[in-house]
Amino acid sequence: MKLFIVLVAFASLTFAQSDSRKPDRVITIVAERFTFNPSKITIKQGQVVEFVLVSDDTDHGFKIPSAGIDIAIPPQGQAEARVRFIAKEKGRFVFECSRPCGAGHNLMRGYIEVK
Ligand SMILES: [Cu+2]
Repeated sequence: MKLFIVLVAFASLTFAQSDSRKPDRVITIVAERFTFNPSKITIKQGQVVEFVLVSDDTDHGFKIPSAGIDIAIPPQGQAEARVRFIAKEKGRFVFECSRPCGAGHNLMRGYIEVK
């Protein structure tokens, strides 16, 4: 549990340093076997988006491969993870769970549409 808190703190530091602006949007995503809710997110190009990631069950991960983001989402009730995403380009950015969480793990994904 301590390890997770350290990881979360590290992730938020890393991304906070790269852009200290207030986020334009704060979007909460709930992870549970085997979905993200919401799983389809539309944002505008240039927006600073802060994702608040919480689990409704076990360990999950939030990975946006094309943006170099991959952070742990601690189990339900322990902590939330926060990460920033700045959409510099239009397009579709897939995100996926990056911690093996069971039989449907590989189906656990969604996307961010940047318009
Ligand atoms: Cu998973």
